[in-house]
Amino acid sequence: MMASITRTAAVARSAPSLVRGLATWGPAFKKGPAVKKTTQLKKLITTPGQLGFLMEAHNGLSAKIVEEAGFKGIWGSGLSISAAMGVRDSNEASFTQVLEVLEFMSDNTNIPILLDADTGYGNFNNARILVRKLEARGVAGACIEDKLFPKTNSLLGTSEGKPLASIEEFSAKIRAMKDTQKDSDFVVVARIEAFISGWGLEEALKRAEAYKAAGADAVLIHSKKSDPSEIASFCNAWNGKHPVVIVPTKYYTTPTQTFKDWKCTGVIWANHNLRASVTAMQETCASIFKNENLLAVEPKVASVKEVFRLQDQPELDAAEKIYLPQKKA
Ligand code: SPV
Ligand code: MG
Repeated sequence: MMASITRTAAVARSAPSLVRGLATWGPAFKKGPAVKKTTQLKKLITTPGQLGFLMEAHNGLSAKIVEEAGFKGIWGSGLSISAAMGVRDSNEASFTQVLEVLEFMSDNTNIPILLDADTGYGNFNNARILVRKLEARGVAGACIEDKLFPKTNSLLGTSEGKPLASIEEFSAKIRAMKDTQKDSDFVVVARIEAFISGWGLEEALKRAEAYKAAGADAVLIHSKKSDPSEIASFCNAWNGKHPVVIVPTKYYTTPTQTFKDWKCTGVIWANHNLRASVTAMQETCASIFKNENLLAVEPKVASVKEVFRLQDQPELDAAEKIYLPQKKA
């Protein structure tokens, strides 16, 4: 034991840059980003006059790819996380199963994650427990929606006429979350499903007002229409009164400049990594199945070396030189 400690120290002295590299690796050794992830997220999506972007990820690998692309924040999409698990976006995945995925995503990145926390997985009590668990895992914020548990996906088109959570109950859930957070910059986004359920502008505005008063850091206004009329009507009436986040999956032809003109503060690109990977996997499987060889796909897929790089394999190779007994020459 003694010998190996002495040896480690000796190698460490002879390889200071390696040791510096190790100091920045992985969760256990990380000092953390210079600016807290919570503060980064808050600034990114709640600053008036500024539009921040969140890109969807659904596991540790896609989260890292989002960060490497240059995005400053991640959307932990419920649709994508559940789809990647092979289950429906109807709270079929348990709260702890989702948390486990989030932990991989958070450990693997230095940018903040806003979790799509559906309805908060229950009542105010479940939602406040969630905040505690997310803070412990370095997740910077949670977005909760005013549907009833178990939720259904907003783009399914099956929510028309369905009851929403009462304004009173949902506002109290927001308050419970804000009261629970230890980090004052942890972000709670309140998502309004009034348009999705066919309730209209008046109800959407009433809810936005209530959720702002309850302490939500931003409201998220959602629409399943392929034109932006509902979102435009909300934003024009709201006029930047409090930060607004949008999800233009359906009205994707609307120019991003228009979102700025509407005084939105955040945009979520909600599911495009999941959808891109579905297409890529379907095409790859079809080709290999048909040809019974790899010739057509090999030039189109990431190299194994690239997969190793994304897993940070070089760091482990370097660490082994320090921490594993080395064969004598
Ligand atoms: C998600 O990405 O899971 C969302 C956005 O909640 S939507 O699918 O449009 O409801
Ligand atoms: Mg969702």
